[in-house]
Amino acid sequence: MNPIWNDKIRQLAANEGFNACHFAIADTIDPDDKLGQWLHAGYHADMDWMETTKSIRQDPKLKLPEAQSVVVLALNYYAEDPERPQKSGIIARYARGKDYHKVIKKKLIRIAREMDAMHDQAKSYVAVDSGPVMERSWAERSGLGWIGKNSLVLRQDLGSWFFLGVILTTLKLQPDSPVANHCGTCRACIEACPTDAFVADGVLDANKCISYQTIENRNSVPDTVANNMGDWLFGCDICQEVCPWNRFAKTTEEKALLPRPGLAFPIPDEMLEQDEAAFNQQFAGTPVRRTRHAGMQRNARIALKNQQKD
Ligand code: B12
Ligand code: SF4
Ligand code: SF4
Repeated sequence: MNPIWNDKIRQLAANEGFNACHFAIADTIDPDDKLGQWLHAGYHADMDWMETTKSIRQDPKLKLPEAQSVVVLALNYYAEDPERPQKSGIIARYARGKDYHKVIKKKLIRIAREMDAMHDQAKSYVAVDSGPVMERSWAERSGLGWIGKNSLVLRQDLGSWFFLGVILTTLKLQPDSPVANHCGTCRACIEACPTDAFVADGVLDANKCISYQTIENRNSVPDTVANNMGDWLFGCDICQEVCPWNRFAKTTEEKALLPRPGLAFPIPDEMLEQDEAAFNQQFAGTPVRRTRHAGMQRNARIALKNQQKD
């Protein structure tokens, strides 16, 4: 165990613009098999990749056999809303700028390279979102934040508008302790969800979640969700907008994540006129590309129908 390494890594993280950097021992995570219960209940909908990578998600040593520690990092992505045009749809905040997978992965790789140089034969593995790592559980274990009733990780200084990134490493680092949960008796997120997607505090059924339906689902959206989806064209932020811890959010200092002009509030009518090439061009390099042209057409049709009801 070398506390000097912790200090150096914290400094590297700060130099890359991360807002928080915490450490945990690379034991198995999820001892109660909550992920298994979640999958067994079918709450992952058709995200089969969650099932096929279950064991690796729960045990970092299956990814990096000599892993000793886990470094968990947070990067704020909040930015104020630009002016919202009438009859517009909404793109979730996290997707209005450059794709965070690319932005964060580059930062993680640079930090990991420096970490690998700290000791002979040190090795690392970096992950942001798409890697088989239970990022929120590591954030909780490392004391980076607590898991709220909306199932997201929160911090007193940042609220929940931040991405997580993780580095598994063979370096033995001093672990941090978990922090208290500050949700208290609040249930604002559970009550605000328009599709009742929370089956219990902190447990989400993706089948009912607007975020899953508008981003991951390649088929039609069930009426129970579509009729309650409002104007959301990509993702959903309702269970974060209502969170009292997000009242004091500050704009990110990471320029690449700031909203691109015209990306926050597209007009569903205009989206419907867009051919595939125009869609690819407007959303090039942003997370919105994930839903593809067909997904955006479907989402825009639903948003338009919901607007006509109002
Ligand atoms: C699959 C996935 C989704 C799915 C399913 C979401 C879900 N709640 O599981 C869908 C597509 C719906 C989704 C939506 C969103 N996502 Co997402 N998603 C993921 C992904 C890839 C895996 C999450 C996972 O493992 N789910 C399975 C469940 C079982 O895991 P878990 O909740 O982590 O489970 C542990 C804890 O919750 C805890 N637990 C379980 N029950 C309970 C109950 C209580 C009371 C408590 C305290 C704890 C607790 O125990 C579990 C095991 O240890 C992660 C990235 C990653 N690799 O981890 C991003 C990630 C969680 N997503 C993220 C984001 C930003 C979003 C959205 C906000 C995007 C948007 N605006 O539309 C929404 C938010 C919806 C929501 N309220 O969760 C961020 C969250 C950052 C943060 N601050 O927490 C992540 C970490 C990506 C990243 N690298 O930044 N996502
Ligand atoms: S992202 Fe939207 S639909 Fe999904 S749980 Fe949160 S409020 Fe509900
Ligand atoms: S809205 Fe309330 S219950 Fe939900 S995450 Fe925020 S503090 Fe916790």
